[in-house]
Amino acid sequence: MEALRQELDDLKASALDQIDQSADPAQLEQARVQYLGRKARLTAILRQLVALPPQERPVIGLLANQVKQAIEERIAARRTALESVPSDEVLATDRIDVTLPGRWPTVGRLHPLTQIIREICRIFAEMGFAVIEGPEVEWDYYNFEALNIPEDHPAREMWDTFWIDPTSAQVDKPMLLRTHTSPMQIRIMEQTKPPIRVVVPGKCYRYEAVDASHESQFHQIEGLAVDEGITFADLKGTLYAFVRRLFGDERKIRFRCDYFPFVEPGVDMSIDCFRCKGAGCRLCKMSGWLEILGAGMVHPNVLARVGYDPARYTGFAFGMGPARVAMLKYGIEDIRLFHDNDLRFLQQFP
Ligand code: FA5
Repeated sequence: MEALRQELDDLKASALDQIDQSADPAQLEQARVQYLGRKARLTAILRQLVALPPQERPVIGLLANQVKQAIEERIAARRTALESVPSDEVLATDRIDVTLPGRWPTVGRLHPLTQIIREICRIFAEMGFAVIEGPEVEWDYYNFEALNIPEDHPAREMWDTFWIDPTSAQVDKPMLLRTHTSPMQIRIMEQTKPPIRVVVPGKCYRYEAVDASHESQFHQIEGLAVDEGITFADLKGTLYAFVRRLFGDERKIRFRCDYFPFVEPGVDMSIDCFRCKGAGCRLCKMSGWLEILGAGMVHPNVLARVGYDPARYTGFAFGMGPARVAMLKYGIEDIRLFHDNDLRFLQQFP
């Protein structure tokens, strides 16, 4: 009996040792078969208990079952441990260095033109202007005719036009890609009654050579205010307030006569060059002034065209190129940079 007891102790010790040493599930299974399988020594001892003398049977039986249970528990624990450890193969291919600093995901940002358009519209919105948009494919009527630019008017040459092929578009009136946002003046006045205060951002198209300050597709922001008693002083005051919000309080402004068929009088507006403070530099082409928009008092013919009484209502309108404004604000020398999609350029506008 003493010998059997010793054998069971040795069996237990070597089984637990082998289980602990098994490096993968296959080795563990091998140990299980060896110590608990049909041909295992422990199985034989348990099977032959009946052959033992009656006084030894319960003692050896208890001991043999305790050994069996201890081996089973150790196998289960080892299996759980082995399953939670990735295999060498996984470790080799799926290596993660948790000490490396994390990689920041690239976060997109708004295009600088979108930013400046929103900034300009926000300034006017705070002054009580509504922001609306309109169609880029336009009738000749809105783009020219109703704006006091009849078919034979020389001012049409100011806006080289992309015409829509009437046959393929199946239209019986001349259609075009709008050359400016001014047609929205007519559309808005047709649909509403004064008082009107709106700004209209949007894309425009001109059939012209692309260079450092011209593109064939570009943005404009139109402004329109119509009511009783609106004067040129309102136009100046509004544009002064806008320029100072955008470019700073110390900016000087200059209005000069200009010609647009749909305003009378017409002006262009410049600001003093903030780079050279008016002394003359490359940015302002040595003039000390930077032109940013065209404007004027809405022509009586235009008011009459939409059914407003020009004796009762007056209004002002302006149109600016936001790319030009952004170029001035940030000292950008070539308008084409906006659409080159060079991240080094775009990332400068957070
Ligand atoms: C006009 O288009 C008038 N509709 C503006 C206006 C509105 C006058 C209301 C009076 C009353 P002009 O052609 O100057 O005007 O264009 C206005 C601005 O659009 C320019 O100052 C410029 O900033 C921008 N612009 C014109 N052509 C291009 C172009 N090819 N590429 C980029 N910007 C342009």
